[in-house]
Amino acid sequence: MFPFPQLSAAEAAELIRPNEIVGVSGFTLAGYPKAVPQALAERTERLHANGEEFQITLFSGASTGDECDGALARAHAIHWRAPYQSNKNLRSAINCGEVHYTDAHLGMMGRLVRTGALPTPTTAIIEVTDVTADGKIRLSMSCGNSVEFLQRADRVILELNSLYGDALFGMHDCYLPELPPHASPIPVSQVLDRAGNDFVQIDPKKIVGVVRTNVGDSIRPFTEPDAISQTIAGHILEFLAHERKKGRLPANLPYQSGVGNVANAVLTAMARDSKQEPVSLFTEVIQEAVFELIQNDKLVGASGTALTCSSNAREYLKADANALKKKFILRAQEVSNHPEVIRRLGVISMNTALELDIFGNVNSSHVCGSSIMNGIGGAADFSRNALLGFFMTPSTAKDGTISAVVPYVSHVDHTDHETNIFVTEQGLADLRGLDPVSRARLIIDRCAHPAYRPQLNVFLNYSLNSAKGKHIPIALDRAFNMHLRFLSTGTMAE
Ligand code: 0RQ
Repeated sequence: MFPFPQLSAAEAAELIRPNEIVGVSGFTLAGYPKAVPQALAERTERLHANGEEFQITLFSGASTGDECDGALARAHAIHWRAPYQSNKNLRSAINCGEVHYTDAHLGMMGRLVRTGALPTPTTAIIEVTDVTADGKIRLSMSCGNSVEFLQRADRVILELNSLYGDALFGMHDCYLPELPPHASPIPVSQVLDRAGNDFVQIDPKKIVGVVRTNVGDSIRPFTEPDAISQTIAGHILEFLAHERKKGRLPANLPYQSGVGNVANAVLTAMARDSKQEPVSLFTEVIQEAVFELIQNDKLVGASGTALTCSSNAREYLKADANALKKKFILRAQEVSNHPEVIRRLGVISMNTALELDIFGNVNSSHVCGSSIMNGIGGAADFSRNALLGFFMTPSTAKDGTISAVVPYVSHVDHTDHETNIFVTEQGLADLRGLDPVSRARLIIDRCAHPAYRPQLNVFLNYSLNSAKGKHIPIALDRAFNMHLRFLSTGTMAE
Protein backbone atom coordinates (compact mmCIF):
# COMPACT_ATOMS: atom_id res chain seq x y z
CA MET A 1 0.00 0.00 0.00
CA PHE A 2 1.23 3.46 -0.92
CA PRO A 3 1.27 5.20 2.48
CA PHE A 4 1.86 8.81 1.44
CA PRO A 5 -0.77 11.51 0.88
CA GLN A 6 -1.40 11.83 -2.84
CA LEU A 7 -1.94 15.47 -3.66
CA SER A 8 -2.73 17.60 -6.66
CA ALA A 9 0.00 20.09 -7.55
CA ALA A 10 -2.23 22.90 -6.23
CA GLU A 11 -2.72 21.11 -2.89
CA ALA A 12 1.04 20.56 -2.59
CA ALA A 13 1.71 24.22 -3.40
CA GLU A 14 -0.59 25.24 -0.52
CA LEU A 15 1.85 23.53 1.86
CA ILE A 16 4.63 26.01 1.11
CA ARG A 17 4.89 28.71 3.76
CA PRO A 18 5.80 32.36 3.09
CA ASN A 19 9.55 33.07 3.26
CA GLU A 20 10.36 29.38 3.32
CA ILE A 21 13.63 28.06 1.95
CA VAL A 22 12.67 25.53 -0.69
CA GLY A 23 15.24 23.11 -2.10
CA VAL A 24 14.36 21.68 -5.50
CA SER A 25 15.87 18.94 -7.62
CA GLY A 26 17.19 19.84 -11.04
CA PHE A 27 20.45 20.54 -12.75
CA THR A 28 20.74 22.29 -16.13
CA LEU A 29 17.10 21.54 -16.89
CA ALA A 30 17.42 17.84 -16.00
CA GLY A 31 15.14 16.34 -13.36
CA TYR A 32 13.51 19.49 -11.99
CA PRO A 33 9.99 19.55 -10.48
CA LYS A 34 7.44 20.92 -12.95
CA ALA A 35 3.91 20.72 -11.56
CA VAL A 36 4.31 22.03 -8.02
CA PRO A 37 6.43 25.11 -8.92
CA GLN A 38 3.87 26.09 -11.59
CA ALA A 39 1.04 25.68 -9.07
CA LEU A 40 3.07 27.69 -6.55
CA ALA A 41 3.49 30.45 -9.14
CA GLU A 42 -0.28 30.51 -9.72
CA ARG A 43 -0.92 30.60 -5.97
CA THR A 44 1.56 33.48 -5.60
CA GLU A 45 -0.16 35.46 -8.36
CA ARG A 46 -3.53 34.98 -6.60
CA LEU A 47 -2.07 36.08 -3.25
CA HIS A 48 -0.38 39.13 -4.78
CA ALA A 49 -3.62 40.08 -6.56
CA ASN A 50 -5.25 40.12 -3.10
CA GLY A 51 -2.52 42.37 -1.76
CA GLU A 52 -0.87 39.59 0.28
CA GLU A 53 2.90 39.20 0.41
CA PHE A 54 4.37 35.85 -0.55
CA GLN A 55 7.89 34.93 -1.61
CA ILE A 56 10.28 32.06 -1.13
CA THR A 57 13.99 31.38 -1.29
CA LEU A 58 14.82 28.84 -3.98
CA PHE A 59 17.88 26.58 -3.82
CA SER A 60 18.57 23.92 -6.44
CA GLY A 61 21.33 21.88 -7.98
CA ALA A 62 21.70 24.24 -10.93
CA SER A 63 19.33 25.73 -13.52
CA THR A 64 15.74 24.47 -13.68
CA GLY A 65 13.26 24.67 -16.55
CA ASP A 66 10.81 27.43 -17.35
CA GLU A 67 8.07 25.62 -15.41
CA CYS A 68 10.11 26.27 -12.25
CA ASP A 69 12.57 29.19 -12.51
CA GLY A 70 10.59 30.96 -15.25
CA ALA A 71 7.10 30.55 -13.76
CA LEU A 72 8.22 31.55 -10.26
CA ALA A 73 10.19 34.56 -11.57
CA ARG A 74 7.22 35.80 -13.63
CA ALA A 75 5.02 35.48 -10.53
CA HIS A 76 7.54 37.50 -8.48
CA ALA A 77 7.67 34.54 -6.10
CA ILE A 78 11.45 34.41 -5.62
CA HIS A 79 13.20 36.53 -3.02
CA TRP A 80 16.59 34.79 -3.06
CA ARG A 81 18.00 32.26 -5.53
CA ALA A 82 21.16 30.10 -5.51
CA PRO A 83 23.40 28.68 -6.97
CA TYR A 84 22.85 28.83 -10.81
CA GLN A 85 20.15 29.73 -13.31
CA SER A 86 19.77 30.16 -17.06
CA ASN A 87 16.20 31.43 -17.44
CA LYS A 88 15.59 34.71 -19.25
CA ASN A 89 12.84 35.94 -16.92
CA LEU A 90 14.78 35.06 -13.78
CA ARG A 91 17.95 36.60 -15.27
CA SER A 92 16.04 39.86 -15.89
CA ALA A 93 14.64 39.83 -12.36
CA ILE A 94 18.16 39.39 -10.95
CA ASN A 95 19.65 42.06 -13.20
CA CYS A 96 17.01 44.63 -12.27
CA GLY A 97 17.70 44.01 -8.59
CA GLU A 98 14.40 42.30 -7.76
CA VAL A 99 15.84 38.87 -6.92
CA HIS A 100 18.88 38.37 -4.68
CA TYR A 101 21.17 35.88 -6.40
CA THR A 102 24.10 33.98 -4.91
CA ASP A 103 26.20 32.62 -7.75
CA ALA A 104 28.22 29.76 -6.25
CA HIS A 105 30.63 27.04 -7.36
CA LEU A 106 28.22 24.16 -7.98
CA GLY A 107 30.46 21.61 -6.29
CA MET A 108 30.37 23.71 -3.10
CA MET A 109 26.64 24.38 -2.77
CA GLY A 110 25.66 21.13 -1.00
CA ARG A 111 28.59 21.44 1.35
CA LEU A 112 27.69 25.06 2.17
CA VAL A 113 24.24 23.85 3.18
CA ARG A 114 25.55 20.83 5.09
CA THR A 115 28.04 22.91 7.06
CA GLY A 116 25.50 25.62 7.89
CA ALA A 117 27.11 28.42 5.85
CA LEU A 118 23.86 28.59 3.90
CA PRO A 119 20.52 27.86 5.56
CA THR A 120 19.01 24.41 5.20
CA PRO A 121 15.91 24.16 3.01
CA THR A 122 12.88 23.43 5.18
CA THR A 123 10.88 21.91 2.32
CA ALA A 124 12.35 19.83 -0.51
CA ILE A 125 10.45 19.43 -3.80
CA ILE A 126 12.12 16.62 -5.69
CA GLU A 127 11.30 14.87 -8.97
CA VAL A 128 11.61 11.09 -8.52
CA THR A 129 10.90 7.92 -10.44
CA ASP A 130 10.09 5.74 -7.43
CA VAL A 131 9.45 5.85 -3.69
CA THR A 132 8.97 2.90 -1.36
CA ALA A 133 6.90 2.78 1.83
CA ASP A 134 10.09 2.72 3.93
CA GLY A 135 11.45 5.92 2.31
CA LYS A 136 13.79 4.71 -0.43
CA ILE A 137 13.77 7.32 -3.17
CA ARG A 138 14.96 6.96 -6.75
CA LEU A 139 15.83 10.21 -8.50
CA SER A 140 15.14 11.14 -12.13
CA MET A 141 17.48 12.75 -14.69
CA SER A 142 19.77 14.46 -12.20
CA CYS A 143 21.25 13.96 -8.78
CA GLY A 144 22.37 17.56 -8.14
CA ASN A 145 21.84 18.56 -4.51
CA SER A 146 18.78 16.32 -4.12
CA VAL A 147 20.44 13.94 -1.65
CA GLU A 148 21.37 16.82 0.66
CA PHE A 149 17.93 18.46 0.39
CA LEU A 150 16.06 15.17 0.91
CA GLN A 151 18.10 14.27 3.94
CA ARG A 152 18.07 17.69 5.62
CA ALA A 153 14.66 19.22 4.86
CA ASP A 154 11.91 18.79 7.47
CA ARG A 155 9.26 18.15 4.83
CA VAL A 156 9.50 16.48 1.46
CA ILE A 157 7.14 16.83 -1.51
CA LEU A 158 7.79 14.35 -4.30
CA GLU A 159 6.86 14.71 -7.95
CA LEU A 160 6.58 11.06 -8.92
CA ASN A 161 7.19 11.06 -12.67
CA SER A 162 5.90 7.94 -14.45
CA LEU A 163 7.44 8.92 -17.80
CA TYR A 164 10.62 6.92 -17.24
CA GLY A 165 9.16 3.73 -15.73
CA ASP A 166 12.12 1.82 -14.30
CA ALA A 167 14.49 2.93 -17.11
CA LEU A 168 16.64 5.02 -14.75
CA PHE A 169 16.77 2.54 -11.84
CA GLY A 170 20.35 1.80 -10.90
CA MET A 171 21.84 4.78 -12.72
CA HIS A 172 22.41 6.95 -9.63
CA ASP A 173 25.13 6.78 -7.02
CA CYS A 174 23.79 8.71 -4.03
CA TYR A 175 27.00 8.85 -1.98
CA LEU A 176 27.92 12.11 -0.22
CA PRO A 177 31.49 12.91 0.86
CA GLU A 178 32.23 12.87 4.60
CA LEU A 179 32.63 16.30 6.17
CA PRO A 180 35.84 17.50 7.87
CA PRO A 181 37.61 16.99 10.14
CA HIS A 182 39.35 13.75 9.13
CA ALA A 183 37.04 12.95 6.20
CA SER A 184 37.89 9.70 4.42
CA PRO A 185 38.92 9.87 0.75
CA ILE A 186 36.07 9.62 -1.75
CA PRO A 187 36.30 6.03 -3.07
CA VAL A 188 36.21 6.94 -6.77
CA SER A 189 39.36 6.38 -8.83
CA GLN A 190 37.73 5.35 -12.12
CA VAL A 191 34.91 7.04 -13.99
CA LEU A 192 32.36 4.27 -13.35
CA ASP A 193 33.34 3.49 -9.73
CA ARG A 194 30.39 3.44 -7.35
CA ALA A 195 30.56 4.58 -3.74
CA GLY A 196 27.00 4.37 -2.40
CA ASN A 197 23.45 3.25 -3.02
CA ASP A 198 21.38 3.89 -6.13
CA PHE A 199 18.61 5.29 -3.89
CA VAL A 200 18.34 7.95 -1.17
CA GLN A 201 17.09 6.70 2.18
CA ILE A 202 14.98 9.17 4.15
CA ASP A 203 12.58 9.00 7.05
CA PRO A 204 9.25 8.28 5.29
CA LYS A 205 7.41 10.37 7.89
CA LYS A 206 8.91 13.49 6.26
CA ILE A 207 7.06 12.84 2.99
CA VAL A 208 4.06 15.17 3.21
CA GLY A 209 2.81 14.67 -0.32
CA VAL A 210 3.28 12.84 -3.58
CA VAL A 211 2.17 14.53 -6.81
CA ARG A 212 1.96 12.25 -9.84
CA THR A 213 3.32 13.61 -13.14
CA ASN A 214 4.42 12.30 -16.53
CA VAL A 215 6.09 15.25 -18.26
CA GLY A 216 9.66 15.24 -19.53
CA ASP A 217 12.34 17.89 -19.07
CA SER A 218 11.97 20.81 -21.49
CA ILE A 219 15.26 20.40 -23.29
CA ARG A 220 15.80 21.66 -26.82
CA PRO A 221 16.76 18.99 -29.35
CA PHE A 222 20.41 18.62 -30.23
CA THR A 223 21.43 20.91 -33.08
CA GLU A 224 24.29 20.26 -35.48
CA PRO A 225 27.37 22.23 -34.39
CA ASP A 226 27.88 25.41 -36.44
CA ALA A 227 31.07 26.10 -38.41
CA ILE A 228 32.71 28.16 -35.64
CA SER A 229 32.11 25.49 -32.99
CA GLN A 230 33.44 22.83 -35.36
CA THR A 231 36.59 24.84 -35.97
CA ILE A 232 37.15 25.30 -32.22
CA ALA A 233 36.61 21.56 -31.69
CA GLY A 234 39.13 20.84 -34.47
CA HIS A 235 41.80 23.01 -32.77
CA ILE A 236 41.26 21.16 -29.47
CA LEU A 237 41.46 17.67 -30.98
CA GLU A 238 44.56 18.59 -32.98
CA PHE A 239 46.24 19.96 -29.85
CA LEU A 240 45.38 16.84 -27.82
CA ALA A 241 46.84 14.60 -30.55
CA HIS A 242 49.99 16.74 -30.59
CA GLU A 243 50.41 16.55 -26.81
CA ARG A 244 49.95 12.80 -26.87
CA LYS A 245 52.54 12.44 -29.61
CA LYS A 246 54.99 14.47 -27.50
CA GLY A 247 54.37 12.09 -24.57
CA ARG A 248 52.91 14.85 -22.39
CA LEU A 249 49.39 13.44 -22.12
CA PRO A 250 48.58 9.94 -20.89
CA ALA A 251 45.93 8.04 -22.86
CA ASN A 252 42.49 7.40 -21.39
CA LEU A 253 42.09 10.58 -19.36
CA PRO A 254 38.43 11.46 -18.88
CA TYR A 255 36.89 14.65 -20.31
CA GLN A 256 34.65 17.24 -18.73
CA SER A 257 32.68 19.30 -21.20
CA GLY A 258 30.67 22.34 -20.22
CA VAL A 259 27.28 23.47 -21.45
CA GLY A 260 26.41 24.90 -24.85
CA ASN A 261 27.20 24.57 -28.52
CA VAL A 262 30.97 24.45 -28.43
CA ALA A 263 31.06 21.74 -25.77
CA ASN A 264 28.62 19.66 -27.81
CA ALA A 265 30.75 20.22 -30.92
CA VAL A 266 33.85 18.74 -29.29
CA LEU A 267 32.03 15.55 -28.30
CA THR A 268 30.42 15.34 -31.73
CA ALA A 269 33.79 15.71 -33.43
CA MET A 270 35.17 12.90 -31.26
CA ALA A 271 32.20 10.71 -32.14
CA ARG A 272 32.72 11.27 -35.87
CA ASP A 273 36.51 10.91 -35.97
CA SER A 274 37.28 7.38 -37.19
CA LYS A 275 40.72 7.50 -35.52
CA GLN A 276 39.32 8.52 -32.11
CA GLU A 277 39.75 5.87 -29.38
CA PRO A 278 36.74 5.35 -27.07
CA VAL A 279 36.58 8.12 -24.45
CA SER A 280 35.25 8.44 -20.94
CA LEU A 281 33.55 11.48 -19.45
CA PHE A 282 33.87 12.66 -15.86
CA THR A 283 31.74 15.72 -16.16
CA GLU A 284 28.91 17.64 -14.62
CA VAL A 285 26.29 17.68 -17.34
CA ILE A 286 26.21 14.73 -19.71
CA GLN A 287 24.87 16.43 -22.82
CA GLU A 288 22.96 14.73 -25.60
CA ALA A 289 26.02 14.49 -27.86
CA VAL A 290 27.02 11.52 -25.71
CA PHE A 291 24.52 9.33 -27.59
CA GLU A 292 26.43 9.72 -30.84
CA LEU A 293 29.56 8.57 -29.02
CA ILE A 294 27.64 5.50 -27.87
CA GLN A 295 26.21 4.79 -31.34
CA ASN A 296 29.72 4.96 -32.81
CA ASP A 297 31.15 2.69 -30.08
CA LYS A 298 33.32 5.47 -28.71
CA LEU A 299 32.09 5.77 -25.11
CA VAL A 300 33.68 3.82 -22.27
CA GLY A 301 31.43 5.42 -19.69
CA ALA A 302 30.08 8.76 -18.51
CA SER A 303 29.82 10.06 -14.96
CA GLY A 304 27.96 13.29 -14.25
CA THR A 305 25.34 14.80 -12.02
CA ALA A 306 22.78 15.34 -14.80
CA LEU A 307 21.82 13.78 -18.10
CA THR A 308 20.14 16.27 -20.41
CA CYS A 309 17.89 14.63 -23.00
CA SER A 310 15.46 16.16 -25.45
CA SER A 311 12.39 14.02 -26.14
CA ASN A 312 14.14 12.12 -28.96
CA ALA A 313 17.14 11.21 -26.82
CA ARG A 314 14.81 10.28 -23.95
CA GLU A 315 12.97 7.78 -26.17
CA TYR A 316 16.29 6.37 -27.39
CA LEU A 317 17.44 5.93 -23.79
CA LYS A 318 14.19 4.32 -22.67
CA ALA A 319 14.11 1.92 -25.62
CA ASP A 320 17.42 0.31 -24.66
CA ALA A 321 17.66 1.33 -21.02
CA ASN A 322 19.12 -1.88 -19.60
CA ALA A 323 22.14 -1.77 -21.90
CA LEU A 324 22.57 2.00 -22.02
CA LYS A 325 22.35 2.72 -18.34
CA LYS A 326 25.43 0.61 -17.64
CA LYS A 327 27.35 3.41 -19.40
CA PHE A 328 26.14 6.16 -17.02
CA ILE A 329 26.46 7.16 -13.38
CA LEU A 330 24.66 10.17 -11.97
CA ARG A 331 26.30 11.38 -8.73
CA ALA A 332 25.67 14.16 -6.21
CA GLN A 333 27.24 17.35 -7.52
CA GLU A 334 29.44 17.42 -4.41
CA VAL A 335 31.11 14.33 -5.92
CA SER A 336 30.87 14.96 -9.68
CA ASN A 337 32.57 18.34 -9.13
CA HIS A 338 34.88 17.41 -6.26
CA PRO A 339 38.48 18.70 -6.59
CA GLU A 340 39.84 15.51 -5.01
CA VAL A 341 38.29 13.22 -7.62
CA ILE A 342 38.92 15.56 -10.57
CA ARG A 343 42.63 15.69 -9.70
CA ARG A 344 42.87 11.97 -9.05
CA LEU A 345 41.36 11.13 -12.44
CA GLY A 346 43.36 13.74 -14.37
CA VAL A 347 40.31 15.24 -16.04
CA ILE A 348 40.69 17.31 -19.23
CA SER A 349 38.24 20.18 -18.84
CA MET A 350 36.59 22.19 -21.61
CA ASN A 351 34.47 25.18 -20.66
CA THR A 352 33.00 28.12 -22.54
CA ALA A 353 33.90 31.70 -21.66
CA LEU A 354 32.06 34.95 -22.34
CA GLU A 355 35.35 36.85 -22.53
CA LEU A 356 39.06 36.23 -22.07
CA ASP A 357 41.67 38.86 -21.37
CA ILE A 358 45.13 39.12 -22.83
CA PHE A 359 46.74 38.29 -19.48
CA GLY A 360 44.83 35.02 -19.05
CA ASN A 361 41.82 35.86 -16.87
CA VAL A 362 38.40 34.49 -17.84
CA ASN A 363 34.88 35.81 -17.39
CA SER A 364 32.16 33.20 -17.89
CA SER A 365 29.30 34.80 -16.04
CA HIS A 366 28.82 38.58 -16.33
CA VAL A 367 28.21 40.84 -19.33
CA CYS A 368 30.08 44.16 -19.10
CA GLY A 369 30.92 43.42 -15.48
CA SER A 370 27.49 43.83 -13.96
CA SER A 371 24.78 41.75 -15.68
CA ILE A 372 24.64 38.05 -14.87
CA MET A 373 24.27 35.64 -17.78
CA ASN A 374 23.93 32.27 -16.02
CA GLY A 375 26.59 31.88 -13.37
CA ILE A 376 30.04 30.40 -12.82
CA GLY A 377 28.47 26.95 -12.60
CA GLY A 378 30.93 24.13 -12.24
CA ALA A 379 33.51 25.62 -14.59
CA ALA A 380 35.97 26.50 -11.81
CA ASP A 381 35.43 23.23 -9.92
CA PHE A 382 36.86 21.56 -13.02
CA SER A 383 39.26 24.09 -14.55
CA ARG A 384 41.11 24.67 -11.29
CA ASN A 385 41.70 20.98 -10.73
CA ALA A 386 41.94 19.61 -14.25
CA LEU A 387 45.13 18.08 -15.60
CA LEU A 388 44.62 20.20 -18.69
CA GLY A 389 42.00 22.94 -18.94
CA PHE A 390 40.58 24.59 -22.06
CA PHE A 391 38.54 27.78 -22.16
CA MET A 392 36.88 28.24 -25.51
CA THR A 393 34.69 30.85 -27.15
CA PRO A 394 33.94 32.32 -30.57
CA SER A 395 36.31 35.29 -31.01
CA THR A 396 33.41 37.72 -31.38
CA ALA A 397 29.80 37.92 -30.20
CA LYS A 398 26.70 39.82 -31.34
CA ASP A 399 27.56 40.09 -35.04
CA GLY A 400 31.15 41.11 -34.41
CA THR A 401 30.29 44.10 -32.19
CA ILE A 402 31.87 42.40 -29.17
CA SER A 403 35.40 41.03 -29.03
CA ALA A 404 35.71 37.99 -26.77
CA VAL A 405 39.36 38.92 -26.25
CA VAL A 406 39.65 42.11 -24.21
CA PRO A 407 42.43 44.03 -22.43
CA TYR A 408 41.02 43.11 -19.02
CA VAL A 409 37.94 41.02 -18.23
CA SER A 410 35.04 43.00 -16.80
CA HIS A 411 34.42 40.26 -14.21
CA VAL A 412 36.87 37.59 -13.04
CA ASP A 413 35.74 33.99 -12.67
CA HIS A 414 39.01 32.21 -13.43
CA THR A 415 42.31 33.93 -12.77
CA ASP A 416 45.50 33.82 -14.84
CA HIS A 417 46.97 31.45 -12.22
CA GLU A 418 44.58 28.66 -13.13
CA THR A 419 43.98 28.97 -16.86
CA ASN A 420 45.95 26.79 -19.29
CA ILE A 421 44.70 26.96 -22.84
CA PHE A 422 42.49 29.43 -24.71
CA VAL A 423 40.77 28.48 -27.96
CA THR A 424 38.71 30.47 -30.44
CA GLU A 425 37.96 29.70 -34.08
CA GLN A 426 41.04 31.84 -34.87
CA GLY A 427 43.40 29.44 -33.11
CA LEU A 428 44.71 28.05 -29.82
CA ALA A 429 47.05 29.60 -27.24
CA ASP A 430 48.90 27.28 -24.87
CA LEU A 431 49.61 29.57 -21.94
CA ARG A 432 51.32 27.09 -19.65
CA GLY A 433 54.58 28.35 -18.23
CA LEU A 434 54.48 31.71 -20.02
CA ASP A 435 55.06 35.07 -18.30
CA PRO A 436 52.22 37.64 -18.57
CA VAL A 437 53.60 39.65 -21.51
CA SER A 438 54.34 36.51 -23.56
CA ARG A 439 50.82 35.31 -22.78
CA ALA A 440 49.37 38.62 -23.96
CA ARG A 441 51.21 38.50 -27.29
CA LEU A 442 50.19 34.87 -27.90
CA ILE A 443 46.53 35.40 -27.00
CA ILE A 444 46.27 38.43 -29.31
CA ASP A 445 48.00 36.61 -32.18
CA ARG A 446 46.25 33.26 -31.86
CA CYS A 447 42.80 33.95 -30.39
CA ALA A 448 41.65 37.52 -31.09
CA HIS A 449 39.61 38.27 -34.21
CA PRO A 450 41.78 40.08 -36.81
CA ALA A 451 39.44 43.07 -36.64
CA TYR A 452 40.32 43.56 -32.95
CA ARG A 453 44.03 42.67 -32.98
CA PRO A 454 45.30 46.20 -33.80
CA GLN A 455 43.57 47.86 -30.86
CA LEU A 456 44.63 45.06 -28.48
CA ASN A 457 48.24 45.49 -29.61
CA VAL A 458 47.99 49.26 -29.19
CA PHE A 459 46.72 48.68 -25.64
CA LEU A 460 49.56 46.27 -24.85
CA ASN A 461 52.24 48.62 -26.19
CA TYR A 462 50.72 51.63 -24.42
CA SER A 463 50.59 49.56 -21.20
CA LEU A 464 54.21 48.48 -21.53
CA ASN A 465 55.18 52.15 -21.70
CA SER A 466 52.81 53.59 -19.15
CA ALA A 467 52.06 50.97 -16.45
CA LYS A 468 54.02 51.47 -13.24
CA GLY A 469 54.99 47.80 -12.99
CA LYS A 470 56.15 45.81 -15.99
CA HIS A 471 55.26 42.36 -14.69
CA ILE A 472 51.58 42.52 -15.62
CA PRO A 473 51.52 45.83 -17.50
CA ILE A 474 47.92 46.94 -17.35
CA ALA A 475 47.24 50.58 -18.17
CA LEU A 476 44.41 51.16 -15.71
CA ASP A 477 43.26 54.31 -17.51
CA ARG A 478 42.44 52.29 -20.68
CA ALA A 479 41.71 48.77 -19.36
CA PHE A 480 37.95 49.00 -19.93
CA ASN A 481 37.88 51.26 -22.99
CA MET A 482 36.50 48.52 -25.24
CA HIS A 483 33.63 47.80 -22.82
CA LEU A 484 32.89 51.49 -22.37
CA ARG A 485 32.84 52.01 -26.14
CA PHE A 486 30.40 49.11 -26.50
CA LEU A 487 28.11 50.54 -23.81
CA SER A 488 28.07 54.00 -25.37
CA THR A 489 28.10 53.16 -29.11
CA GLY A 490 26.92 49.53 -29.38
CA THR A 491 30.25 48.23 -30.67
CA MET A 492 33.75 47.64 -29.33
CA ALA A 493 35.16 48.42 -32.78
CA GLU A 494 36.99 51.75 -33.17
O1 0RQ B 1 23.62 35.55 -26.62
O2 0RQ B 1 21.71 34.05 -26.50
O3 0RQ B 1 21.39 36.47 -27.04
O4 0RQ B 1 22.47 34.92 -28.70
O5 0RQ B 1 25.97 34.97 -24.73
O6 0RQ B 1 26.51 32.51 -25.94
O7 0RQ B 1 27.81 31.64 -27.84
O8 0RQ B 1 25.39 30.88 -27.50
O9 0RQ B 1 27.30 30.14 -25.99
O10 0RQ B 1 25.29 28.90 -25.01
O11 0RQ B 1 27.68 28.06 -24.89
O12 0RQ B 1 26.92 30.00 -23.51
C1 0RQ B 1 29.49 31.31 -21.20
C2 0RQ B 1 27.05 31.78 -21.24
C3 0RQ B 1 28.14 30.52 -23.12
C4 0RQ B 1 27.83 29.40 -20.91
C5 0RQ B 1 28.13 30.77 -21.60
C6 0RQ B 1 26.28 36.01 -25.68
C7 0RQ B 1 25.98 35.35 -27.01
C8 0RQ B 1 24.69 34.61 -26.69
C9 0RQ B 1 25.38 32.69 -25.16
P1 0RQ B 1 22.19 35.23 -27.27
P2 0RQ B 1 26.70 31.28 -26.92
P3 0RQ B 1 26.74 29.17 -24.88
C10 0RQ B 1 29.54 23.35 -16.71
C11 0RQ B 1 30.27 24.57 -17.12
C12 0RQ B 1 29.27 29.35 -17.36
C13 0RQ B 1 29.08 28.08 -16.61
C14 0RQ B 1 29.96 26.97 -17.10
C15 0RQ B 1 27.89 29.51 -19.38
C16 0RQ B 1 24.94 34.14 -25.25
O13 0RQ B 1 28.76 28.43 -21.31
O14 0RQ B 1 26.92 29.88 -18.74
O15 0RQ B 1 30.92 27.13 -17.83
N1 0RQ B 1 29.06 29.22 -18.78
N2 0RQ B 1 29.61 25.78 -16.69
O16 0RQ B 1 25.82 36.32 -28.01
C17 0RQ B 1 28.08 39.73 -24.20
C18 0RQ B 1 30.15 38.70 -24.49
C19 0RQ B 1 29.46 37.54 -24.98
C20 0RQ B 1 28.07 37.59 -25.03
C21 0RQ B 1 28.74 35.63 -25.74
N3 0RQ B 1 31.48 38.73 -24.39
N4 0RQ B 1 29.42 39.77 -24.11
N5 0RQ B 1 27.37 38.67 -24.63
N6 0RQ B 1 27.66 36.39 -25.50
N7 0RQ B 1 29.86 36.33 -25.44
C22 0RQ B 1 28.01 23.40 -16.74
C23 0RQ B 1 27.41 24.07 -15.55
O17 0RQ B 1 28.06 24.60 -14.75
C24 0RQ B 1 26.00 24.01 -15.30
